[in-house]
Amino acid sequence: MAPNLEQQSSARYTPTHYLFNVFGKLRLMLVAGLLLLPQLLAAQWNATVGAESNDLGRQGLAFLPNEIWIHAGDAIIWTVEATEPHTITFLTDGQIRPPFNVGCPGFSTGSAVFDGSSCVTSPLLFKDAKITVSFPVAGNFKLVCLLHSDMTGIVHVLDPSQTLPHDQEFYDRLAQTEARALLDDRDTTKPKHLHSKNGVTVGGGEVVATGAGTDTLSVMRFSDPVITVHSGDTLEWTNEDSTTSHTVTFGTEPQDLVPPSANVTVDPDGARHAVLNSPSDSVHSGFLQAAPQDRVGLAQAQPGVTRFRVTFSKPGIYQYICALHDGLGMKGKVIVLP
Ligand SMILES: [Cu+2]
Repeated sequence: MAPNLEQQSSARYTPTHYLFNVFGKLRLMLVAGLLLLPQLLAAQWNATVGAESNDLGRQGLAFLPNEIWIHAGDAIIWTVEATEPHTITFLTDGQIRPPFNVGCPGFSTGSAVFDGSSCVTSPLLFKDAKITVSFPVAGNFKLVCLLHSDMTGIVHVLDPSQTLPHDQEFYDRLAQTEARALLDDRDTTKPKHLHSKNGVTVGGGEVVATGAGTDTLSVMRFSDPVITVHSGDTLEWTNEDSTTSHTVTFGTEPQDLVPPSANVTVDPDGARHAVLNSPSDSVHSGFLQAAPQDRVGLAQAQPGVTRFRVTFSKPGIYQYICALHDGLGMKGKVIVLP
């Protein structure tokens, strides 16, 4: 009698078959493991963006740390730790720097991959927002913020066969040390130039160089938030920050903050000037902004407009703000006595 099918198969299923089967499964697992190995070995690093004082008045415009060494395949999670927004941006070599609101063009949110062949940028990221960028290819990549021109860093992506110089704990300590050094810098507390009696400094800034690029401290405050003058006096505001723009804005904020309002004239030395006749009048300085840094190969920029003058013809209490940073507490008051 012919053996039934069950007997046939059990007759074939010898211990040798069993071992083959086990090894086959092991081999499959090994192949799968090898395929997954890069993902298993890929590290996730943490870095922070921006730092601020408790009163929000001192803003560290910086990648903290601003230099980091990782392996190809690793990812870095950047978390914004300041109220002032920032972008995390990798442009390609030779790419013209785009405006922050255009992106490079467009934006990545949540996660992105940068291998140097096409740009990656986040939109403006506000406090506690994150972006994860993975780096599949070795290379040295410059990191910038599209909103703040002197805020740069470098990510060194090494082949996985190379040894990394630092661990996450080192970068955490470095980030804290760099943030404290920026925020504790007191050089910006005093105006850097001697201004006339009726002068107010509109924020101050310092650019700090590191091996990987530059960090900036910007003080988002008017040096004399309350100042007293007499009617007929002219008060002069000066932006002493090379990176950050500010405005001096009385009354209603215009939609477009870049140009001055129509009631602003230009003095012979290029400073903007307005006359206010009543605390209910509106006037807007437009962006007070230093000229950008010069660099070989770039067109010469015009001198920046860093000064705004207001002549107060009538007594009263005149409130004003920096329309860009009033949310950080950048506000002032002019008391005009008869
Ligand atoms: Cu401001």
